[in-house]
Amino acid sequence: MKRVRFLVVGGFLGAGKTTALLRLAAHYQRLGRRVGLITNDQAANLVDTAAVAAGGFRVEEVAGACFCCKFDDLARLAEKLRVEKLDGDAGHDEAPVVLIGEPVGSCTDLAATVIQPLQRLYGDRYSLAPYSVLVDPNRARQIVLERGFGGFSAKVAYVFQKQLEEADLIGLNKIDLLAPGQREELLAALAREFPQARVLPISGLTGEGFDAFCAALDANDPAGRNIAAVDYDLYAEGEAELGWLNVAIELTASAPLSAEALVRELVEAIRRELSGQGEVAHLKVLFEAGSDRAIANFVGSGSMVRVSRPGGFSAASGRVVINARAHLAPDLLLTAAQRAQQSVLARLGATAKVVDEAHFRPARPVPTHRVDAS
Ligand SMILES: Nc1nc2c(ncn2[C@@H]2O[C@H](COP(=O)(O)OP(=O)(O)OP(=O)(O)O)[C@@H](O)[C@H]2O)c(=O)[nH]1
Ligand SMILES: [Mg+2]
Repeated sequence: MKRVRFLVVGGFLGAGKTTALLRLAAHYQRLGRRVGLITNDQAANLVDTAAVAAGGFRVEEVAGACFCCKFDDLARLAEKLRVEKLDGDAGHDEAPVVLIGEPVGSCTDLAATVIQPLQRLYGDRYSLAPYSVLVDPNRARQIVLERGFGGFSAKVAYVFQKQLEEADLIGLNKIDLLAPGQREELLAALAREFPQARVLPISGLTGEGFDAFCAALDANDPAGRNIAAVDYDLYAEGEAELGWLNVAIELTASAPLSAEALVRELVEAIRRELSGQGEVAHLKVLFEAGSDRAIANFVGSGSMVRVSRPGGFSAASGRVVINARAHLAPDLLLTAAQRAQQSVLARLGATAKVVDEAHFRPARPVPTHRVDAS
Protein backbone atom coordinates (compact mmCIF):
# COMPACT_ATOMS: atom_id res chain seq x y z
CA MET A 1 0.00 0.00 0.00
CA LYS A 2 1.32 3.44 -0.96
CA ARG A 3 1.74 5.51 2.17
CA VAL A 4 0.22 8.97 2.40
CA ARG A 5 2.56 11.88 3.08
CA PHE A 6 1.40 13.72 6.19
CA LEU A 7 2.63 17.24 6.88
CA VAL A 8 2.00 19.09 10.11
CA VAL A 9 2.68 22.84 9.99
CA GLY A 10 2.80 24.34 13.48
CA GLY A 11 3.75 27.68 14.96
CA PHE A 12 2.35 30.40 17.18
CA LEU A 13 -0.98 32.14 16.58
CA GLY A 14 -0.79 34.37 13.52
CA ALA A 15 2.57 33.01 12.31
CA GLY A 16 1.07 32.42 8.85
CA LYS A 17 0.29 28.69 9.03
CA THR A 18 -2.99 28.80 7.06
CA THR A 19 -1.48 31.01 4.37
CA ALA A 20 1.54 28.72 4.01
CA LEU A 21 -0.61 25.61 4.10
CA LEU A 22 -2.72 26.91 1.21
CA ARG A 23 0.45 27.56 -0.78
CA LEU A 24 1.74 24.06 0.02
CA ALA A 25 -1.60 22.56 -0.98
CA ALA A 26 -1.50 24.38 -4.33
CA HIS A 27 2.08 23.18 -4.84
CA TYR A 28 1.21 19.51 -4.30
CA GLN A 29 -1.92 19.83 -6.39
CA ARG A 30 0.19 21.17 -9.28
CA LEU A 31 2.31 18.04 -8.93
CA GLY A 32 -0.84 15.98 -9.48
CA ARG A 33 -1.37 14.95 -5.87
CA ARG A 34 -4.72 14.95 -4.16
CA VAL A 35 -4.64 17.22 -1.11
CA GLY A 36 -6.63 16.97 2.10
CA LEU A 37 -6.34 19.56 4.85
CA ILE A 38 -7.14 19.33 8.53
CA THR A 39 -7.76 22.46 10.58
CA ASN A 40 -7.95 22.62 14.34
CA ASP A 41 -9.30 24.89 17.04
CA GLN A 42 -10.46 24.93 20.64
CA ALA A 43 -14.02 25.73 19.49
CA ALA A 44 -16.26 25.62 16.43
CA ASN A 45 -16.73 28.35 13.79
CA LEU A 46 -13.28 28.62 12.28
CA VAL A 47 -12.22 31.34 9.90
CA ASP A 48 -9.38 28.99 8.83
CA THR A 49 -11.74 26.24 7.68
CA ALA A 50 -13.61 28.76 5.52
CA ALA A 51 -10.29 30.11 4.16
CA VAL A 52 -9.11 26.64 3.19
CA ALA A 53 -12.45 25.64 1.69
CA ALA A 54 -12.40 28.89 -0.30
CA GLY A 55 -9.09 27.71 -1.77
CA GLY A 56 -11.05 24.79 -3.22
CA PHE A 57 -9.43 22.14 -1.04
CA ARG A 58 -11.05 19.28 0.78
CA VAL A 59 -10.97 20.11 4.48
CA GLU A 60 -11.86 18.46 7.76
CA GLU A 61 -11.90 20.20 11.12
CA VAL A 62 -10.90 18.95 14.56
CA ALA A 63 -12.77 21.35 16.85
CA GLY A 64 -13.09 21.51 20.63
CA ALA A 65 -9.45 20.92 21.60
CA CYS A 66 -5.99 20.60 20.08
CA PHE A 67 -4.80 17.67 17.91
CA CYS A 68 -2.90 16.17 20.86
CA CYS A 69 -5.99 16.01 23.08
CA LYS A 70 -8.23 14.90 20.21
CA PHE A 71 -5.74 12.50 18.66
CA ASP A 72 -8.38 9.92 17.82
CA ASP A 73 -10.47 12.53 15.98
CA LEU A 74 -7.38 13.59 14.05
CA ALA A 75 -6.60 9.97 13.13
CA ARG A 76 -10.23 9.31 12.13
CA LEU A 77 -10.47 12.40 9.91
CA ALA A 78 -7.07 11.75 8.36
CA GLU A 79 -8.24 8.25 7.52
CA LYS A 80 -11.45 9.65 6.05
CA LEU A 81 -9.44 11.96 3.79
CA ARG A 82 -7.00 9.17 2.93
CA VAL A 83 -9.63 6.81 1.63
CA GLU A 84 -11.88 9.43 0.07
CA LYS A 85 -11.71 10.43 -3.52
CA LEU A 86 -10.44 13.89 -2.64
CA ASP A 87 -10.92 15.78 -5.83
CA GLY A 88 -13.98 13.93 -7.03
CA ASP A 89 -12.20 13.20 -10.29
CA ALA A 90 -12.21 9.50 -11.09
CA GLY A 91 -9.21 9.95 -13.37
CA HIS A 92 -7.12 10.93 -10.35
CA ASP A 93 -8.03 7.99 -8.17
CA GLU A 94 -4.55 6.57 -8.26
CA ALA A 95 -2.82 9.89 -7.57
CA PRO A 96 -0.96 9.93 -4.26
CA VAL A 97 -2.58 11.79 -1.42
CA VAL A 98 -0.94 14.47 0.71
CA LEU A 99 -2.48 15.45 4.04
CA ILE A 100 -1.62 18.75 5.70
CA GLY A 101 -2.64 19.54 9.27
CA GLU A 102 -2.60 22.87 11.08
CA PRO A 103 -2.56 22.54 14.87
CA VAL A 104 -3.85 25.27 17.20
CA GLY A 105 -1.29 28.07 17.43
CA SER A 106 -1.14 28.01 21.24
CA CYS A 107 -0.24 24.33 21.26
CA THR A 108 3.14 22.72 21.77
CA ASP A 109 4.67 19.28 22.44
CA LEU A 110 3.34 18.04 19.10
CA ALA A 111 6.42 15.99 18.25
CA ALA A 112 5.73 13.83 21.31
CA THR A 113 1.94 13.83 21.21
CA VAL A 114 1.02 13.91 17.53
CA ILE A 115 3.90 13.38 15.07
CA GLN A 116 5.54 10.40 16.74
CA PRO A 117 2.28 8.71 17.80
CA LEU A 118 0.95 9.04 14.23
CA GLN A 119 4.14 7.50 12.90
CA ARG A 120 4.21 4.70 15.49
CA LEU A 121 0.53 3.78 15.42
CA TYR A 122 -0.20 4.38 11.74
CA GLY A 123 3.23 4.09 10.14
CA ASP A 124 1.79 1.61 7.65
CA ARG A 125 -0.47 4.37 6.24
CA TYR A 126 1.41 7.60 6.79
CA SER A 127 4.90 8.85 6.21
CA LEU A 128 5.30 11.92 8.39
CA ALA A 129 7.17 14.92 6.98
CA PRO A 130 9.73 16.73 9.14
CA TYR A 131 7.78 18.75 11.69
CA SER A 132 7.79 22.36 10.54
CA VAL A 133 7.15 25.33 12.79
CA LEU A 134 6.58 28.79 11.33
CA VAL A 135 7.53 31.95 13.10
CA ASP A 136 6.43 35.55 12.57
CA PRO A 137 9.50 37.84 12.29
CA ASN A 138 8.02 40.42 14.62
CA ARG A 139 7.51 37.83 17.36
CA ALA A 140 10.90 36.24 16.63
CA ARG A 141 12.51 39.64 17.17
CA GLN A 142 10.61 40.32 20.39
CA ILE A 143 10.96 36.88 21.97
CA VAL A 144 14.05 35.23 20.48
CA LEU A 145 16.34 38.13 19.63
CA GLU A 146 15.38 40.57 22.36
CA ARG A 147 14.50 37.84 24.88
CA GLY A 148 11.26 39.61 25.78
CA PHE A 149 7.72 38.32 25.99
CA GLY A 150 6.30 39.96 22.87
CA GLY A 151 3.69 41.89 24.86
CA PHE A 152 2.47 38.68 26.47
CA SER A 153 3.94 37.15 29.65
CA ALA A 154 6.80 34.79 30.51
CA LYS A 155 4.39 31.83 30.44
CA VAL A 156 3.02 32.60 26.98
CA ALA A 157 6.58 33.17 25.75
CA TYR A 158 7.42 29.75 27.23
CA VAL A 159 4.88 28.10 24.91
CA PHE A 160 6.29 30.06 21.95
CA GLN A 161 9.82 28.94 22.87
CA LYS A 162 8.82 25.27 23.24
CA GLN A 163 7.18 25.30 19.82
CA LEU A 164 10.51 26.23 18.26
CA GLU A 165 12.50 23.80 20.43
CA GLU A 166 10.62 20.81 19.04
CA ALA A 167 10.79 21.80 15.37
CA ASP A 168 12.67 19.75 12.80
CA LEU A 169 12.33 22.64 10.42
CA ILE A 170 11.75 26.31 11.29
CA GLY A 171 10.26 28.59 8.65
CA LEU A 172 11.11 32.22 9.33
CA ASN A 173 7.95 33.43 7.64
CA LYS A 174 6.82 36.78 6.19
CA ILE A 175 10.33 37.61 4.98
CA ASP A 176 8.70 39.92 2.43
CA LEU A 177 8.38 42.32 5.39
CA LEU A 178 12.12 42.27 6.18
CA ALA A 179 15.14 44.13 4.85
CA PRO A 180 18.05 41.79 3.98
CA GLY A 181 19.97 42.73 7.15
CA GLN A 182 16.95 41.98 9.34
CA ARG A 183 16.49 38.59 7.68
CA GLU A 184 20.10 37.64 8.33
CA GLU A 185 19.94 38.80 11.93
CA LEU A 186 16.80 36.77 12.66
CA LEU A 187 17.97 33.70 10.77
CA ALA A 188 21.22 33.74 12.73
CA ALA A 189 19.39 34.17 16.05
CA LEU A 190 17.01 31.29 15.30
CA ALA A 191 19.86 29.02 14.17
CA ARG A 192 21.79 29.86 17.33
CA GLU A 193 18.89 29.39 19.74
CA PHE A 194 17.40 26.32 18.06
CA PRO A 195 20.37 24.34 16.69
CA GLN A 196 18.27 21.15 16.45
CA ALA A 197 16.31 22.59 13.53
CA ARG A 198 17.06 23.61 10.01
CA VAL A 199 16.01 27.25 9.57
CA LEU A 200 14.69 28.49 6.24
CA PRO A 201 13.48 31.95 5.20
CA ILE A 202 10.06 31.88 3.55
CA SER A 203 7.08 34.01 2.62
CA GLY A 204 3.72 32.30 2.50
CA LEU A 205 2.44 35.43 0.84
CA THR A 206 4.87 35.77 -2.07
CA GLY A 207 6.15 32.18 -2.25
CA GLU A 208 9.75 33.23 -1.76
CA GLY A 209 11.83 30.39 -0.30
CA PHE A 210 9.11 27.80 -0.94
CA ASP A 211 11.18 25.67 -3.31
CA ALA A 212 13.70 25.00 -0.54
CA PHE A 213 10.94 24.70 2.07
CA CYS A 214 9.05 22.09 0.01
CA ALA A 215 12.27 20.19 -0.68
CA ALA A 216 12.96 20.09 3.08
CA LEU A 217 9.42 18.86 3.75
CA ASP A 218 9.76 16.19 1.07
CA ALA A 219 13.10 14.93 2.42
CA ASN A 220 13.14 11.55 4.07
CA ASP A 221 14.47 13.00 7.31
CA PRO A 222 13.12 11.75 10.64
CA ALA A 223 9.92 13.49 11.71
CA GLY A 224 9.29 14.82 15.19
CA ARG A 225 12.70 13.77 16.46
CA ASN A 226 13.04 16.70 18.87
CA ILE A 227 11.02 15.94 21.94
CA ALA A 228 11.21 19.01 24.15
CA ALA A 229 11.11 18.89 27.93
CA VAL A 230 7.73 20.50 28.54
CA ASP A 231 6.51 21.54 31.98
CA TYR A 232 2.77 20.95 31.56
CA ASP A 233 1.86 23.26 34.45
CA LEU A 234 3.66 26.16 32.80
CA TYR A 235 2.33 25.21 29.38
CA ALA A 236 -1.27 25.02 30.65
CA GLU A 237 -0.96 28.30 32.54
CA GLY A 238 0.61 30.03 29.53
CA GLU A 239 -2.10 28.82 27.20
CA ALA A 240 -4.83 29.74 29.68
CA GLU A 241 -3.56 33.31 29.89
CA LEU A 242 -4.98 33.77 26.41
CA GLY A 243 -8.64 34.64 26.01
CA TRP A 244 -10.40 32.92 23.14
CA LEU A 245 -13.47 34.14 21.28
CA ASN A 246 -15.31 32.54 18.35
CA VAL A 247 -18.54 34.21 17.22
CA ALA A 248 -20.81 33.54 14.27
CA ILE A 249 -23.29 36.25 13.32
CA GLU A 250 -26.01 36.56 10.72
CA LEU A 251 -25.82 40.03 9.29
CA THR A 252 -28.50 41.94 7.40
CA ALA A 253 -28.06 45.40 5.94
CA SER A 254 -30.44 47.77 4.20
CA ALA A 255 -28.09 48.01 1.19
CA PRO A 256 -25.19 45.88 -0.11
CA LEU A 257 -21.97 46.31 1.88
CA SER A 258 -18.46 46.01 0.49
CA ALA A 259 -17.18 42.73 1.96
CA GLU A 260 -13.58 43.85 2.10
CA ALA A 261 -14.41 47.17 3.78
CA LEU A 262 -16.67 45.37 6.27
CA VAL A 263 -14.06 42.83 7.46
CA ARG A 264 -11.34 45.46 7.59
CA GLU A 265 -13.52 47.86 9.59
CA LEU A 266 -14.55 45.16 12.03
CA VAL A 267 -10.94 44.11 12.66
CA GLU A 268 -9.85 47.76 13.01
CA ALA A 269 -12.69 48.46 15.45
CA ILE A 270 -11.99 45.39 17.62
CA ARG A 271 -8.27 46.20 17.57
CA ARG A 272 -9.06 49.74 18.79
CA GLU A 273 -11.32 48.42 21.56
CA LEU A 274 -8.57 46.03 22.68
CA SER A 275 -5.82 48.62 22.50
CA GLY A 276 -4.16 49.00 25.90
CA GLN A 277 -6.11 46.04 27.34
CA GLY A 278 -3.95 43.10 26.26
CA GLU A 279 -1.69 42.01 23.42
CA VAL A 280 -3.56 40.52 20.46
CA ALA A 281 -2.21 37.18 19.26
CA HIS A 282 -4.54 36.89 16.27
CA LEU A 283 -7.79 38.57 15.38
CA LYS A 284 -9.57 37.40 12.22
CA VAL A 285 -12.93 38.31 10.73
CA LEU A 286 -14.64 36.51 7.88
CA PHE A 287 -17.63 37.69 5.85
CA GLU A 288 -19.28 34.99 3.82
CA ALA A 289 -22.18 35.46 1.39
CA GLY A 290 -23.01 32.36 -0.63
CA SER A 291 -19.67 31.07 -1.89
CA ASP A 292 -17.98 34.52 -1.67
CA ARG A 293 -15.65 35.15 1.24
CA ALA A 294 -13.50 38.02 2.53
CA ILE A 295 -11.12 37.79 5.50
CA ALA A 296 -9.15 40.42 7.44
CA ASN A 297 -6.55 39.75 10.12
CA PHE A 298 -4.49 41.51 12.79
CA VAL A 299 -1.58 39.73 14.44
CA GLY A 300 -0.64 42.08 17.26
CA SER A 301 1.25 45.25 18.04
CA GLY A 302 3.83 46.16 15.46
CA SER A 303 1.70 44.76 12.65
CA MET A 304 -0.97 46.23 10.38
CA VAL A 305 -4.52 45.06 9.74
CA ARG A 306 -4.37 42.97 6.57
CA VAL A 307 -7.02 41.67 4.22
CA SER A 308 -5.78 38.11 3.64
CA ARG A 309 -8.61 37.09 1.38
CA PRO A 310 -9.74 39.95 -0.78
CA GLY A 311 -13.44 39.84 -1.42
CA GLY A 312 -14.33 42.13 -4.27
CA PHE A 313 -18.01 41.60 -3.71
CA SER A 314 -20.87 43.35 -1.94
CA ALA A 315 -23.79 41.73 -0.18
CA ALA A 316 -26.67 42.92 1.97
CA SER A 317 -26.69 39.75 4.06
CA GLY A 318 -24.28 37.03 5.03
CA ARG A 319 -22.40 35.33 7.85
CA VAL A 320 -19.74 37.09 9.88
CA VAL A 321 -17.30 34.95 11.88
CA ILE A 322 -14.98 36.53 14.43
CA ASN A 323 -12.04 34.54 15.84
CA ALA A 324 -10.02 36.45 18.43
CA ARG A 325 -7.14 35.29 20.62
CA ALA A 326 -5.61 37.85 22.96
CA HIS A 327 -3.79 38.15 26.27
CA LEU A 328 -6.96 39.16 28.05
CA ALA A 329 -9.85 37.77 30.10
CA PRO A 330 -12.36 36.16 27.70
CA ASP A 331 -15.30 38.26 28.95
CA LEU A 332 -13.36 41.46 28.26
CA LEU A 333 -12.53 40.13 24.80
CA LEU A 334 -16.21 39.44 24.21
CA THR A 335 -17.21 42.92 25.41
CA ALA A 336 -14.61 44.55 23.14
CA ALA A 337 -15.83 42.55 20.13
CA GLN A 338 -19.48 43.35 20.89
CA ARG A 339 -18.82 47.08 21.26
CA ALA A 340 -16.84 47.15 18.02
CA GLN A 341 -19.46 45.17 16.19
CA GLN A 342 -22.27 47.40 17.41
CA SER A 343 -20.55 50.62 16.40
CA VAL A 344 -19.52 49.36 12.94
CA LEU A 345 -22.88 47.83 12.16
CA ALA A 346 -24.83 50.84 13.41
CA ARG A 347 -22.77 53.10 11.16
CA LEU A 348 -23.35 50.79 8.19
CA GLY A 349 -27.08 50.46 8.86
CA ALA A 350 -26.82 46.72 9.45
CA THR A 351 -28.30 44.46 12.10
CA ALA A 352 -26.80 41.31 13.53
CA LYS A 353 -28.11 38.13 15.09
CA VAL A 354 -25.58 36.06 17.02
CA VAL A 355 -26.06 32.42 16.03
CA ASP A 356 -23.16 30.92 17.96
CA GLU A 357 -20.68 32.25 20.47
CA ALA A 358 -17.94 30.78 22.65
CA HIS A 359 -15.52 32.69 24.86
CA PHE A 360 -13.16 30.91 27.21
CA ARG A 361 -9.59 30.19 28.23
CA PRO A 362 -8.13 27.02 26.70
CA ALA A 363 -8.37 24.06 29.07
CA ARG A 364 -5.29 22.26 30.36
CA PRO A 365 -3.89 20.04 27.59
CA VAL A 366 -4.22 16.34 28.35
CA PRO A 367 -2.69 14.49 25.39
CA THR A 368 -4.11 11.14 24.35
CA HIS A 369 -0.58 9.80 23.77
CA ARG A 370 2.85 11.02 24.73
CA VAL A 371 6.06 9.48 23.48
CA ASP A 372 8.94 9.83 25.90
CA ALA A 373 12.25 11.38 24.87
CA SER A 374 14.20 8.37 26.18
N1 LIG B 1 3.43 39.96 4.88
C1 LIG B 1 3.07 38.70 5.05
N2 LIG B 1 1.96 38.41 5.71
C2 LIG B 1 1.64 37.11 5.86
C3 LIG B 1 2.43 36.06 5.36
N3 LIG B 1 1.86 34.87 5.69
C4 LIG B 1 0.73 35.19 6.37
N4 LIG B 1 0.60 36.53 6.48
C5 LIG B 1 -0.48 37.28 7.13
O1 LIG B 1 -0.44 36.99 8.53
C6 LIG B 1 -1.77 36.93 9.05
C7 LIG B 1 -1.99 35.60 9.72
O2 LIG B 1 -1.89 34.58 8.74
P1 LIG B 1 -2.53 33.13 8.95
O3 LIG B 1 -2.04 32.31 7.83
O4 LIG B 1 -3.97 33.25 9.18
O5 LIG B 1 -1.81 32.71 10.31
P2 LIG B 1 -2.03 31.40 11.20
O6 LIG B 1 -0.70 31.00 11.73
O7 LIG B 1 -2.76 30.37 10.43
O8 LIG B 1 -2.92 31.94 12.39
P3 LIG B 1 -3.76 31.08 13.48
O9 LIG B 1 -4.53 30.05 12.75
O10 LIG B 1 -4.62 32.05 14.19
O11 LIG B 1 -2.76 30.51 14.43
C8 LIG B 1 -2.69 37.19 7.85
O12 LIG B 1 -2.98 38.57 7.79
C9 LIG B 1 -1.84 36.80 6.67
O13 LIG B 1 -2.20 37.47 5.48
C10 LIG B 1 3.64 36.39 4.67
O14 LIG B 1 4.42 35.56 4.20
N5 LIG B 1 3.91 37.74 4.54
MG1 LIG C 1 -4.52 29.44 10.84
